[in-house]
Amino acid sequence: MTDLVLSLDVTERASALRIARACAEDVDAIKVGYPLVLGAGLGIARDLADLGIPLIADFKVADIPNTNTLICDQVFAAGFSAVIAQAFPGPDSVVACVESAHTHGGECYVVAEMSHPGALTFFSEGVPEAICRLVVETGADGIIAPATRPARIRALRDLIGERKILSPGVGAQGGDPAEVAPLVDGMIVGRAIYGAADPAAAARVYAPYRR
Ligand code: 3DU
Repeated sequence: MTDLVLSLDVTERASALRIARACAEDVDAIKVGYPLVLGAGLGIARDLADLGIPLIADFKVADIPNTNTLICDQVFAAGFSAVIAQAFPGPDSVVACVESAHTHGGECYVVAEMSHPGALTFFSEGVPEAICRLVVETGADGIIAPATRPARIRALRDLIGERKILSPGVGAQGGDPAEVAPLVDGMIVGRAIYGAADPAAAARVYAPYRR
């Protein structure tokens, strides 16, 4: 029903490679963000990409267009196949990320609504809906939507057409994979897998939901 995206939020290279190798058969992509890149260096991306698993850069890129281009060009040169951007800097900033992604044969996802409780302070009152319209206008490949609020995923799905939804919040944040998997294109799971004594076994828990 959905891809399983491992959010590899460990901070040491050795742990990252051990977990990624152990889970390689049981996940469809790996999401890497600041914790791992700041802890292990950007070179970790090439090490992980060499395992043959698509890599998503969760840097929530949010700057002026020129800086976004510089950041995204580095992301794709490092071996990532997708980047996650924030929408709030505006359409030109998102376009910069989309153009860099597509120039490199990659994808750009935009955060439409976050999964934690405090997200509702600013991701409310039509803002996620406006972000979805921006995603369509800018040609971005999809959105990030909260597994902790399946009703919101359904509402946002109606606004983005064929574009994809990647959804964090399953597992440690309480999202239910049985409810979320049919709604999304990728289910993002971090602590429930990398924090388990046996990460591969923990990843296989999600096997019934994978397409
Ligand atoms: O809660 P987990 O340990 O399964 O990790 C979720 C990951 O997804 C983590 O890297 C977090 O930074 C990211 N994320 C969200 O949790 C919620 C969002 O709205 C966007 C990204």
